[in-house]
Amino acid sequence: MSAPLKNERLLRALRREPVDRTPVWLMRQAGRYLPEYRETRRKAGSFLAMAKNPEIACEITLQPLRRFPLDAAILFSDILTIPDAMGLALYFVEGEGPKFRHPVRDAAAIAKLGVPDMETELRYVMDAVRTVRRELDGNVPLIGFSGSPWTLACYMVEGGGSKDFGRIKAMALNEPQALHALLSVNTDAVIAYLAAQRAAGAQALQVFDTWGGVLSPAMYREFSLPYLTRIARELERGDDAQRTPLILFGKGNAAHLEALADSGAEGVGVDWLVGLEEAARRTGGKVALQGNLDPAVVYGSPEAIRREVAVVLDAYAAGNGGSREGHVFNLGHGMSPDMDPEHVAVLVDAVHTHSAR
Ligand code: 1CP
Repeated sequence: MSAPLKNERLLRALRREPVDRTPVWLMRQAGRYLPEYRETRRKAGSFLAMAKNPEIACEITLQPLRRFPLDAAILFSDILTIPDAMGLALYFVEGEGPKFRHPVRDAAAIAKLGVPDMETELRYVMDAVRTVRRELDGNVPLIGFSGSPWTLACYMVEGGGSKDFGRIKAMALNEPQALHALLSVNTDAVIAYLAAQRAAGAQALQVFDTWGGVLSPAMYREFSLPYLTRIARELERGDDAQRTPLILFGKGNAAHLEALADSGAEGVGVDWLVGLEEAARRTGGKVALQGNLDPAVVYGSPEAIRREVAVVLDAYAAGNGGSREGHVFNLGHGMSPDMDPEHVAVLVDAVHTHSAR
């Protein structure tokens, strides 16, 4: 039993149906740029303590929605929950980002990995989804998410963030069968994870392929695209008007827009290095497009933000036969901790004002 949805802009846009205004949400909208987030984190102690507590995860998910009239909530969690539950043991070093105590570096370690149980090992994520759905009370839809098989593999093999992805690329070159085995188990886990979030109440789903763009086009077609396509084809998400839409976001995915439009996903998220006019033309109405304001525009003046938002909205329409249908406004990547919440308010207002039909 849950409340009927009061704001359907996101779901309608992902079905490429008409909307009164272009929907907007922002990657990493819940996070360190908000003083209330920093206050919650100070009390909770650590990122993981917050993410593993459904009440706190719910509170942080809702924080940006109290300030801005965003058209969707995204669950406060992380992509690294899956490898953590696989036994790699996630931890954070202040100022250095996520790390794993047990990275997987060879075929023997990969062979031991299995798909975690979603309602035991990842129960805290599903409980957070259920809690947020209850507290949202139908005001806006909730987006659930996962990392892509390739992006998860990057952290699992490197043992944390990386500048050159030397270890995983060496594995791709020297032991491609081992890497395919890792990508395969990751894909099974991502499908089970997204299905469980949907069952718990997520109304749209996004896959973050943050590091797909570090691959050459040929390597992307071997190590990322087939697994994204398998998720889009195999993830059960209902029929027609009731279908739970899937968005494939990728940083640096501009070379692959046609293939992503044919993947079976409902939406494709793009960064700011490709114009939305070109992206809309090349995807030809097969999918909705999400993006793609350069996040650094948030550092600009209110006037500059309004101008650049209009450029993105109008570029999409220009490539989509003059229509704004099928566009979800977002940044081309996530918010940064030093961004000004006042500027975010201007951005959200600019999207709604400029796109009003
Ligand atoms: O307070 C803190 O220090 C924690 C910082 C933080 C936050 C706020 C991390 C650690 N994760 C998150 C939340 C998060 N991560 C969300 C929440 C929902 C939202 O508001 O968008 C989401 C969707 C993610 C997804 C995520 N985690 C991605 C994919 C998206 C992206 O930004 O590219 C990646 C690559 C991660 C790994 C990760 N977790 C945290 C950090 C700082 C990082 C990036 C590390 C790196 O750059 O390699």
